[in-house]
Amino acid sequence: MNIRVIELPLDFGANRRGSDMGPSAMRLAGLKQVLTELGHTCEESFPGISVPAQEFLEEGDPQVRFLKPIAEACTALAERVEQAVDAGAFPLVLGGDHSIAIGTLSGLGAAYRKRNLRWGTLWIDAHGDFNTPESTPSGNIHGMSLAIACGYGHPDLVNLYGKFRKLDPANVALVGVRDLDPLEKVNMREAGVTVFTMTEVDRLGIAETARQLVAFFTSRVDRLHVSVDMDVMDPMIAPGVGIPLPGGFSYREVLLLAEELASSGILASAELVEVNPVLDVRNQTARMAVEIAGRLLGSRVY
Ligand code: EXY
Ligand code: MN
Ligand code: MN
Ligand code: MN
Repeated sequence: MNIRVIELPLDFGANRRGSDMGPSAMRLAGLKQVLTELGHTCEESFPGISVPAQEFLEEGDPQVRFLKPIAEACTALAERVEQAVDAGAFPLVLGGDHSIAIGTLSGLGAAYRKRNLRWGTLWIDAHGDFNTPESTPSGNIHGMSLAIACGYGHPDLVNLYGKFRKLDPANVALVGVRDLDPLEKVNMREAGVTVFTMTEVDRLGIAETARQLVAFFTSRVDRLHVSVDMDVMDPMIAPGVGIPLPGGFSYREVLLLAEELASSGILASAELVEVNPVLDVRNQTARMAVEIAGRLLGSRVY
């Protein structure tokens, strides 16, 4: 398969700086080698998206911090994602904090809308990322990105790259969730997204959780996007994230889930976000992200 790697080194949608170094940390962890060893061609989307440093930016509305530069960068990302789908490539987006998903999901929404294809997203994350400017406790856009793609939030972001709802919340499932804000929960229930918290994962076990997730998507959509926020992992395995939270996925759980998603036959794009090497001198988190990418793209032990 032709994989088009698209990097967006943006970290001012988050509470902590440093995930702008995520793409280079994942390249350093051997992403290209893993993908080419699987027999894929792997090309870089060129030219890269240039992102100003937060120090030179106006924060703007504290309820939607750095709205303008995030909207600009995500528009550039959306274009590249749509171009990758149009070229028949597999878009693999590297972040950057999770606000970049506004660009990824907008580009996919545009690409699939013109093809009349039904598509869904699996949001693998400790968080819901379903806040709005009214409900957010922080004003950080990385906590709003999934809500925005489903049509809830600041109009400049909801209407980014086209005045239409990019993603149907009925075709959205989250897994690994263990930290939701009170009003965010209300938003998610009203939108009708499907949630597998870590409690459900513990009750069902990861194999049954993965089976139910694959069945959920194969019964609804033609194309699946997987958005992996590395803070879904237990911080013992992946400490280099903006908001490390105990009780996350083990190394084996996430790799089994990735392998099951690969075998669904509908996986058409993926993104890996919130890798923050500042907090991770051994680059463990980036190496974990690269292993996940490998399993999503077909690597198997035997
Ligand atoms: N729910 C909190 C907020 O909205 O500020 C924390 C969000 C963390 C978002 C990270 C990307 O997953
Ligand atoms: Mn997230
Ligand atoms: Mn998260
Ligand atoms: Mn974060």
